[in-house]
Amino acid sequence: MSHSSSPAVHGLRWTTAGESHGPCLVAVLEGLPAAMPIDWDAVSEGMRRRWKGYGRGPRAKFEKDVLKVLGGIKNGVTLGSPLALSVGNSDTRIDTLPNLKAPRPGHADLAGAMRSKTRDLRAVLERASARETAARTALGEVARQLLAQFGITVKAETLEIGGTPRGSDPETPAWNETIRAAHERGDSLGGVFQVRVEGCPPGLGGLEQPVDRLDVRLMAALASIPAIRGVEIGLGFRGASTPGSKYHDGIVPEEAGWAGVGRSSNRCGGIEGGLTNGQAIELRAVMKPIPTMRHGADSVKMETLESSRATYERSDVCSVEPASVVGEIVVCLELASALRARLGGWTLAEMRERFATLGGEERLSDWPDDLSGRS
Ligand code: EPS
Repeated sequence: MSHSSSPAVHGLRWTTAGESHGPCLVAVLEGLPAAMPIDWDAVSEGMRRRWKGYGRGPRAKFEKDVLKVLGGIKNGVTLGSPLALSVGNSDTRIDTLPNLKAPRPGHADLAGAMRSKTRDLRAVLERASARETAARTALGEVARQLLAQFGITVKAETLEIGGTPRGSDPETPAWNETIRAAHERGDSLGGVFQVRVEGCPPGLGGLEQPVDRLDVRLMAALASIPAIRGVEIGLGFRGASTPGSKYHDGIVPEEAGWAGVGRSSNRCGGIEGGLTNGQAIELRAVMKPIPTMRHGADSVKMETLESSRATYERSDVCSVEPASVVGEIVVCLELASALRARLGGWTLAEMRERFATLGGEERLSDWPDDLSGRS
């Protein structure tokens, strides 16, 4: 996040490095509580889920995503120091793979070449590749385990592929057929997925600076997945044609609700004023079709400026399903960060103690009528 965020609302920090066909990807996550156990089999299983879905390219068949823990762990639990991981690449030919002759519209190829003023498209695409999301997935699965300690779950669902909406059958043979037909034509497809968070306590996020707002952070997180071109929260764009009287979610007394209140609907998608409100968080993202196509789109040869089809190299036909998995991952990282910031504490046990004091069992009516009453 930028320098204009509030230090108190961003509890975790993460970064990744590495190229699609370099030796490995590297991922670092700072700010985890100490003494948190990590189930590495579950992390690996989450990484395997990223390869799911019909329409992935040949790499899905041989990529092993070998995960190594390099730092931050002692006797199976976190130290509270930076967690450092590596994810091996099974294809490490970065120095010998051929350059692309004609840039692919929609990929970073041309814009990157214009930045470096070279014709070395491989120097651009190797890091622009969605391969980077493998590293974030490793970190996000750890963040998911932190959220699970507090009963918070994050689940994505693909809603639409290439204009075909989700059918009643979750196995979606219709989608497989749509993707198969696109593959035969040498085409590619995008789609829409949803991410839903349940069990989040109210008051996570921030509103003290614009970039502290959790809706801003979650939407930016989804937009950071390659090929995502639009994100909405709750009713999203449909809010434009819905009057306020039918949009806003009524506040009602509810014995079992947080602090004695509940909501009559959830059109705002679980976040108001940049803070979670205790309802489920609902986000949707649209993914454009992958820019690499067998017959290529209109382009020019870098060496001669002659018209040409864009270069084709091994790629996916459709990766909406894996993008939905990465959608879970980026939401897990942002939410775990917000939870960590809200609760503080050094160990996981200290976080739990703080969680128990958030006030769900209390009543709004018991609270002081002025902030000074809390001092
Ligand atoms: C990816 C690995 C890559 C691509 C994909 C993401 O593997 P390779 O290029 O070696 O076949 O399948 O990258 C892109 C979609 C892209 O546009 O670069 C992965 O691990 O997800």
